[in-house]
Formats: sequence, C-alpha cells, structure tokens
Amino acid sequence: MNRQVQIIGVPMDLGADRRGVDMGSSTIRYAGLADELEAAGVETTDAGDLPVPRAEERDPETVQPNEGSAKFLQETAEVCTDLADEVAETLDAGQFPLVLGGDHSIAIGTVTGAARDADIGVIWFDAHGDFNTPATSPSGNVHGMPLAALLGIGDFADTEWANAPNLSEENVAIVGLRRLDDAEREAIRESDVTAFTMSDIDERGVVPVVEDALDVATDGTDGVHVSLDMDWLDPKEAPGVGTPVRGGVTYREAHSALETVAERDETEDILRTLEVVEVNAILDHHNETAELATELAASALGKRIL
Ligand code: B3U
Ligand code: MN
Ligand code: MN
Repeated sequence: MNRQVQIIGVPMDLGADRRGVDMGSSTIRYAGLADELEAAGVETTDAGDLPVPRAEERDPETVQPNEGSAKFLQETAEVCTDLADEVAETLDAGQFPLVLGGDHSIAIGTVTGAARDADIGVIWFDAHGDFNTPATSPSGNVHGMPLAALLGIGDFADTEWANAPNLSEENVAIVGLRRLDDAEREAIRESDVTAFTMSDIDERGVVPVVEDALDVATDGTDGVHVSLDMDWLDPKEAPGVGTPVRGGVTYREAHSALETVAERDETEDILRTLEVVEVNAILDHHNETAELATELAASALGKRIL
C-alpha cells in the first residue's frame, strides 16, 4: 500500500499519575520508528511534537483530585482540540496520521479529528476499559476516560471537544480487557460497545478475536482507528507503562493482532489512523517498551518478514 505516514507526537502526561509518559513520543522515535517504517516500504515524515503544558506551570487549583472530578480537564481539552485539527489536516493532505503519546487521554483528540469527515470504527487494544467519567473515576485521571468521552457518556454528553461526531458504540471494539472499575463495568455492559476480555483471547486465540473486532469496526464505516495502549501487553514484554496489569498478551500475540489488522487493510483499505500511547520512559528497561511500540506500529502498517 502506498501510504504516506505523518508522525505526530503528543508529550502529554496530564491525564496520568505516573510522570514519564510525556517522553513516550521521543523514546519511540529514538527506538527507530522512521527507519523501521521506511524499511517496511512506508514513506514517513515527522510533524514534531504538539505543545503540551507542563503540570508544574499550571495552578494547582486547576487540579481537582477529589472523586467526582477530572484533573487538568481544561488543559486536556486544549491539547485534544489542537490534536484533532492536526489529525484532520493531515488526512485532508492525503497523509496517514500516526500519533505517538503521551497518555491515553490524547485519543480524544486523535479520534475526534479522524471522525470529523468520516464515519469511523475504533479498535481499542487495552488492559483497561477507559470508560470512566469525571463522576465515576476513582482517580480523576483523564487517561481512564477517553472512550467514555468519545462516546459522549455521562458528563461528556455536552462536550463538543470530546464527543466524537460520526462514531457510534456499535462500531467500537475493546480488545484484551482485564481490569475494570465497578462503574466502568456497568457502563460497558449497558453500552453497545463490543468488549473482548483476555479470557476471549485465551479461549479463541488472538487472531479470531481481532477478526471479530475488525468486523465490528468496519460495519458500515468509512475507516478504522486503531488505538494501542502499551499496557495491553503483559508487563513482562512491556514494563515501561504507568499502570501495568499482569496477564496481558505476549510479544507474538501482539504482533499477530496487528498483522491481522494489516492484512485486512491490504485487501479492504480500512485503516484511517493509528496511535500508540502510554509508553513511560522512566519505568521502561533500556527502551524496550518503546522498541516494541515501534515494531508493532510497523506490523500494523504492513511490515512483513518475507
Ligand atoms: N481505571 C483506572 C485505572 C486506569 C485506567 N487507565 C489506566 N489506568 N491506564 C482509572 O484511573 O480510571
Ligand atoms: Mn488506555
Ligand atoms: Mn490501559
């Protein structure tokens, strides 16, 4: 596929408690993303990093750590609005946005941008549901809320910056779930989102599960956004993440999953946007999580061994 990839970095850590995820985009570049993609035959340019405010330069009064709130919500809205514009402009220019986080709150920007002029589906590879709202979140961290935000659930119903146009619950598939807060579990059950847990992957294998997720995300849509939270993988494979959860997918399963996406894309041209988030440089071992993020992005974009 003749795809021109535009890398967009978003050094965002306002949505998470563990500092270090702001360096994620740099570490993925250091791990050789551009070379890896070029070797896979994908033309690549780099738009650099979007500006993100530092937590230290903001008035702590804007931090609302109490239950029933969201920390740095205003700052998150500003960054995500900028990112949505950048993603939409990249698509308009005929390029493919590859967004590098940063914490997962940035998905609000990537997906609202991807959904500006097209009906889209979403595949969300994650240990977590990211289905909290400011009213239900136990932490107040926005990286636990992006899917609820994009679907306009609860407090997010009237937030134009967060509630994605042209995205319906029926076209969202979460893959690899293994940790949910009680209110999130209830909200996912009540929604029309399709959720595949790690048990589904254990029982059926990762490829059939991802095939089903692709069916969900492509049903009646113009394209698919793939959101890859690196804590989807087992912490043995990806130690550099802020909220590791044991029992995740292996190195081989992760590659198979993203190769399955690439195979569908080869025949049906489905992939619209891709993002890789939650790589935490401080917690990583010798940049290995960033290297894995690089490899997985290349697999999703069509890298083949032979
Ligand atoms: N569900 C918890 C934990 C969490 C969600 N996403 C991540 N961690 N990375 C929360 O804070 O909402
Ligand atoms: Mn996530
Ligand atoms: Mn997660």
